[in-house]
Amino acid sequence: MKFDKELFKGTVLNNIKTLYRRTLEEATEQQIFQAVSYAIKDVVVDNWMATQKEYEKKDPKIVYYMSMEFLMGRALGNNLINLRAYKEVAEALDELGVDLNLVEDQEPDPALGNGGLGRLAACFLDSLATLNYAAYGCGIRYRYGMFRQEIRDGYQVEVPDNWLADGYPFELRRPEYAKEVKFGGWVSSYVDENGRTIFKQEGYQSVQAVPYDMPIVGYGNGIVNTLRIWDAQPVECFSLDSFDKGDYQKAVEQENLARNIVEVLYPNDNHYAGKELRLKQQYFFISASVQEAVDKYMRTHTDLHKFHEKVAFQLNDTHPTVAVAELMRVLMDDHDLSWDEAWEITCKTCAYTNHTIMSEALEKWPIELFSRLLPRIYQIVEEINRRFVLRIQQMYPGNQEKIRKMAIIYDGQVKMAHLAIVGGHSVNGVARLHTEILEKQELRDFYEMMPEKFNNKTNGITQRRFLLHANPLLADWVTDHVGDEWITDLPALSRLRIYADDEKAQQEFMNIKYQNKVRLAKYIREHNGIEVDPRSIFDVQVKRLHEYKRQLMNILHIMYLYNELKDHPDMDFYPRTFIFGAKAAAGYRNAKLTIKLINSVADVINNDPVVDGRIKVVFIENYRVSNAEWIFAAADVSEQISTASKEASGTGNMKFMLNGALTLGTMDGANVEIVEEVGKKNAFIFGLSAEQVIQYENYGGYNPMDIFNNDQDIRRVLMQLINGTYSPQDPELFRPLYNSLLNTQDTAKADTYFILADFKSYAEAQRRVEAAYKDEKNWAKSALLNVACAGKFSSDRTIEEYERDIWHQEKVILPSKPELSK
Ligand code: OX2
Repeated sequence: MKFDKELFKGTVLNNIKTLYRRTLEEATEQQIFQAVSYAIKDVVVDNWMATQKEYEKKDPKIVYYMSMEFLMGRALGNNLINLRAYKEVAEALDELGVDLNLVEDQEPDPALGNGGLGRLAACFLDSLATLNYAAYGCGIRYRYGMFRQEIRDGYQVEVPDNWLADGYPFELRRPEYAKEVKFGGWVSSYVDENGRTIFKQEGYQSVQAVPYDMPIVGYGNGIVNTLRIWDAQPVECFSLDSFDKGDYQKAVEQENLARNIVEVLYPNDNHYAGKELRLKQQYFFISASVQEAVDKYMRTHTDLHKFHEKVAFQLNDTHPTVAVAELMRVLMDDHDLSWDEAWEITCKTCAYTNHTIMSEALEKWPIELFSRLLPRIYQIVEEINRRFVLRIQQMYPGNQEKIRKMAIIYDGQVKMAHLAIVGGHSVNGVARLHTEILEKQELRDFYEMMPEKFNNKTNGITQRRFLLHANPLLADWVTDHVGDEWITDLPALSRLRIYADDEKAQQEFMNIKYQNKVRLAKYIREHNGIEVDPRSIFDVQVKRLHEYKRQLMNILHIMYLYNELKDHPDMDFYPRTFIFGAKAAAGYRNAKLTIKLINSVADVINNDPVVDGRIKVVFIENYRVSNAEWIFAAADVSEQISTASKEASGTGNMKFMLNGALTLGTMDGANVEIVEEVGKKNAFIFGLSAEQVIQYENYGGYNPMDIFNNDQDIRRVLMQLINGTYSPQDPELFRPLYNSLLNTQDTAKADTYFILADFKSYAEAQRRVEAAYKDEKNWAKSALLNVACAGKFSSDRTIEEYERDIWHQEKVILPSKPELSK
């Protein structure tokens, strides 16, 4: 069906009328956003119903992507892109005197995730729908998502993110699918007339889980899948006139439980805090999702033994791992299957993705907490563990060491990763290097015992959001040169290679980069009050703030460059704009102090007449999906400088590459594969290898004091952390950062992320960056080749690999052409 512009305009005006009793002229920008969104939702819902009807008819296998986090970002622009209606709608609105960009800017960023892990989940949903696979994302409808970051006096301040304040137009409440979730109490058992033991949870508290559905629009294929996020409500269990004190107490408690459980996303990335409420959140959304998956299956099937033929659960890290035990519980307690039957189905249904080897991220729940909160689930985990330990003993008779290292329950703790590995049929890492480290180091014992479960799935990103929507100038240019197949087939970008040496193409390409830099410079002027030169090199590090990601090394290097400029004011120096964006977990002291350091250094350097604008340092406040799109489009240099072996994959690295930035990075995570695709000549690689880092770690670390003593540039920079150069009012302010590098009492704890070890090599790579940028044509060529070679890093490729190796779904093609697309 063709887009009917007049009809669309009429719908928008009518929506403004019926929603707000206003005319377009009287409406606020937020009201216009709502009216436009409802007009689009109208179309989306038609496609949504058609998709679900076709799914009912064809009965395809369904993937449930279980994740505590979905970092969706704004939906309006993305939906228009995937409906292939963006330009038409922009035109229609323009005729009404409305700017689509401003309308998009009214949407809150749904930020129900921390960083890479949550954004990966969002990219996967986009690809699943685009590739015609039936899928649900299952998660939590947090009242407050990732906090909004404000910078006050250089410090991060966390402000609640009330994303639902104005009502979110793209969600749909589905009370008909509500589920009860039980916590606490005890388990009683009895033997029934058939001789079976029946288990009953008693004395529990429960909450009502109510789903909200969000449409996930596939690109140009009419498919609309569902992100199902669960809200909590108190169960109605007592009458207000009850004088029973126990009932009243319980009712109040249940109400509090319901209120608290979905209140807020824990703002920790790559870090396990062990909070009771977090475990409640995990079981809450998993129990509801698993119950609904089984109910849905049973609505159209009779034989649960074939459940895994129609259902796959993908566990996004260990956070949803109680799904293993919950599925066992539902199959046995609610559907009378035996242990062995339930176990076979469970193992064939579940699969686990590991996203990190950082030990502080490993989830290990104290038995006391776990069994008190989830008594029946704990019983089941105990039995899974008992049987697994028997298997270990059979395979390695007399080897206590193996049991100590591999048991699911050990030392008073429930180890979620072990449960996920044992209770599923697949374990995957998220980049080749990461999977190798899992197999050879972190999960070595499991790999030895069950090598057939292990596989790699290198991460990817959706080009629909991160090129087509984020960078319309480049997207159009690419389409003009090689056609638009890349939108659903990213490797088609390789056709751009023939333009790499074409001077006209190079110039056009760099001109687009320049315009995107102007767009970002304007944003920086408006938000930071800093004037940056779009002709300078835009050198960008945007990602969560974490010590292993080494933002500290970046800013220390800037301090070093500043020293050089002060010593040699007339030196040859190509102007550079260093751009940072990062949120720190609210309780992560060194991370927050690093933000303060970046801002303090920025203050000094940006205002020093000797520097004369040759270095600018900018910290972009509240880094999130919406401003990320502008930042990637404008970057020349992509800083991917984690300590080798620590960044499982990284996905920002791919977004930069796709937008023509050159990677400055270590051989870590997916950087390895990026360099493999684009060639070492078109990237700047430095630092210790993963193998070297692991060697050092296994043999007691290294001594950063040696470097401190022998290198005066480094010594000078480090002394500036504690002599008040950047904090004259409080010279001790940055002492904890200094200590993290040189903690003299305990050398094993000093510089655990090898910043000093890699510093010189990093500085040298930075010199290569400068030299390369001066050679304009060669830089243009390299940048263009980065785009041309980004084909591998589409989440479409990743999803097809999950399909081939793990999920084995069939595609569903809709019979009729979708609405609003050509
Ligand atoms: C992140 C990893 O740190 C990052 O390297 C990876 O690209 C991303 O997940 C997606 O796979 N929490 N966040 C991550 O791991 C954990 C745990």
